[in-house]
Amino acid sequence: PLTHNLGYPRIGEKRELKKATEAYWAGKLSRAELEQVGSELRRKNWETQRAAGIDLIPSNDFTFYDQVLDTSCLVGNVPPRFGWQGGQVDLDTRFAIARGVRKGGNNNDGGSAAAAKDACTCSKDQGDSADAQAATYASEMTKWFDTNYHYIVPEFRADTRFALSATKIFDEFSEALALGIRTKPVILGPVSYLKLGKVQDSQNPSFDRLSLLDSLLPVYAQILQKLEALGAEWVQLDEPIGALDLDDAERRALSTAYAALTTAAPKLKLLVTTYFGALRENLETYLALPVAALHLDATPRGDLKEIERVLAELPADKALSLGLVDGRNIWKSDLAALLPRAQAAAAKLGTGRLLLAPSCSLQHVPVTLRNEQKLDAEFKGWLAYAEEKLSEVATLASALGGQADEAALTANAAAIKSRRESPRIHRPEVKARTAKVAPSDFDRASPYATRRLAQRGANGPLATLPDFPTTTIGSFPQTPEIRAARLRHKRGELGTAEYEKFIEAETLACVRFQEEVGIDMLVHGEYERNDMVEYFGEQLDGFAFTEHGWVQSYGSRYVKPPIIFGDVSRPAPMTVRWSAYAQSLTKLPMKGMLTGPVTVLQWSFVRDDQPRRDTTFEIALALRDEVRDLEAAGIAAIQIDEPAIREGLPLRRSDWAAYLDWAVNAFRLSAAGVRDNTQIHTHMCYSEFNDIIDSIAAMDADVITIETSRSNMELLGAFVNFKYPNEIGPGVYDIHSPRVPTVDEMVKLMRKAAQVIPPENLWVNPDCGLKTRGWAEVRPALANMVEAARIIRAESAKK
Ligand code: THG
Ligand code: ZN
Repeated sequence: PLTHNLGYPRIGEKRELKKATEAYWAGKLSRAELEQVGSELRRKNWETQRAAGIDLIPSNDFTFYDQVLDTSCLVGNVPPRFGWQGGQVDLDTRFAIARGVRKGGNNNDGGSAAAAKDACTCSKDQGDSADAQAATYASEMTKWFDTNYHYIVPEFRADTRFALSATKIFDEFSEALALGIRTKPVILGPVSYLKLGKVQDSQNPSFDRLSLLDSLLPVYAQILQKLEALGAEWVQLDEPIGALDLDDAERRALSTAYAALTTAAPKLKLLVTTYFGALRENLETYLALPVAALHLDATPRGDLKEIERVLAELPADKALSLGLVDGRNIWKSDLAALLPRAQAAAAKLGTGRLLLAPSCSLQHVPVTLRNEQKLDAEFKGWLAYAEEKLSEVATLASALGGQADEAALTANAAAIKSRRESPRIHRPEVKARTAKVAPSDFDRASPYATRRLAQRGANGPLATLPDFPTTTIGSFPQTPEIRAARLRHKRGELGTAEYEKFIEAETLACVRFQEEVGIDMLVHGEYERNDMVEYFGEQLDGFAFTEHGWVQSYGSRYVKPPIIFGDVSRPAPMTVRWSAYAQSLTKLPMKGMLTGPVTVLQWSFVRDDQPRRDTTFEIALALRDEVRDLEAAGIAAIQIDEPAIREGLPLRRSDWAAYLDWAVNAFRLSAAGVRDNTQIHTHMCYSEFNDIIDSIAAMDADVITIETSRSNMELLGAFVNFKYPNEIGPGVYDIHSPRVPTVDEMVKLMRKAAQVIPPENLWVNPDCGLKTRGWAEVRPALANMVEAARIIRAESAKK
């Protein structure tokens, strides 16, 4: 069979792309120098894939920012506010769409220190763009399916017209051909392109963007014809929306589109891909597309039964590409398990009609294991990054072709066996504990009304809290000095005692500031933490960290997710030292700060040898112990952040309930071990909770803080029909903007909130953590917030 690849990571094995792009934004690299870095990365990637034994190597998978944005530029869909006049969309226009344009048109802000400062953990702002000062605001970004990658959302209007407006896809094909590689160009398919965008048209808000297909198809036809003329044999069209709930019109659009495109370029072999899940009710549509080949996700994310059906029903004129090697995680494939499945497919179709590939683009995994020097040999033996995954595909193909690489297969089997049996992974005491979880472990001792009295009643530890108590979400500005100290400590240049003294001093200053400004419930500032997941992972058993395991999150921002490889447990308290220290400095209540089990799971690479639910429950039990230790140390309020609980929603609606059930239970398991008089908080950064509001209420936190300020509290619409039972802090100002909010605007927002939420249940807080902001904004903003709370308190007392 032929081997192919859907896409290779473009970031470079040492994050070359980030460094070059940010240097270009900072004015330190010329356009030509940036282009040169891009060209080098592409050459290296193509040659790596050729060396790995891949027959059809992708091109146009490279991008300086995002492949969906590139598609918009390819078809000339630039939102009107960017003033593009037609012709070629140049690189700076691309960056402007992604990042917005500052007043004066100068976006030179991209050094890495500035990048870290601007980035928000919840990735709600594009860091360098979502700025009140922006003259032209950036296009929105959103998560690419259920991955941790974010794409730039295409904007459509009733008057959107398309025209071929970029040569990138052609240039890169020719560039590879000159290196002796006839690549398979990759484009986002026209129907997915329309479906994944949104209508942004105030005059026609309910415009049907699918109606743009007729004007879009001629441009796609032109692209295919041009590629054909340049010598392309295969073209990959990604239509991953097959994994989503589609309606009949969307399915018809797929049929229409591919009938037209096949007619337009009859000699090209079109390969339509879908991935991240099974096709289910979309299966017949995809099977009937008049194209040369269909690619399916053949990992357990797909549906192995569905693959069998495809093997039986695939029309004789079509080839099948099986995505057997998981393109989304870092685990080595079990080739002995995959080979029989590939053989069964070959027996049914013949090797001439079979292609083998990773399940999806490898942009979701790190580049190469080669540079990982610090992982022990056994552990490293369990892993495969992009480069290694391609070798797995090649090994499967050669075995199928009768030329099995016995050494590779034997080594693979040994690694799989070592992982399956390793005592580092399988810890009987952890399994025994999860098996013993009882239904009552998910429930607080008493219902909310009783807890409220125990917490805020006359004898409660929080009795002194006023109405409309003020608090913050947890983190305070991470200054360059703090980052530098942490880095020096990590490198061994700053001793632990000195480092801790430094962090203590920062914490003390933060506590004094909050007291002086008049906050009612304090936080310690989280100066000891880096990434909110990494900080906990480093202290839990069952987690590993890599040196080079970077994946692109959006644009030039990358994450290095921890690897959850084994049964999770907590060898020692993680945060008690800092929370107890901070509490010792003040008589005011100090809130403990933890990252919730679902968020830890979502932002890590997860083991594939047990259900995600089981792993989440192990994390929840470790957190439960931490919560109880905080309580025992005298911490009366503990916040367990779950910013990622919504991100975990399955792609299909019908799968939501099952997920929400265990996700909510994992949170409850982490929180429910405390006494009635300990107050549990949670925080969520996103705003669309209308459709999961029941589940959020079911988490049964005593207090929830959420984002609402940017929508002017309109989100609270959800609370008109749904009476949220517990306390709630609807964020009164947007921390993603450097603008200092006025007292008046926050008072107005609180009045609005008080119309739909009982005033006695309201808290006053910003909408997210403050770590990405500077003190110059935080000081006056919180002073104004406290003043706003006083005013609203006085108003409410008069009533
Ligand atoms: N932690 C982890 N995963 C996450 C987030 C997180 N996934 C989702 C969301 N948050 C993604 N948001 C961001 C926000 C900022 C950055 C990356 C993803 C970022 N990264 C630095 C960069 O690329 O310069 C990396 C700096 C570093 O760690 O050295 O700015 O919060 N695990
Ligand atoms: Zn947040």
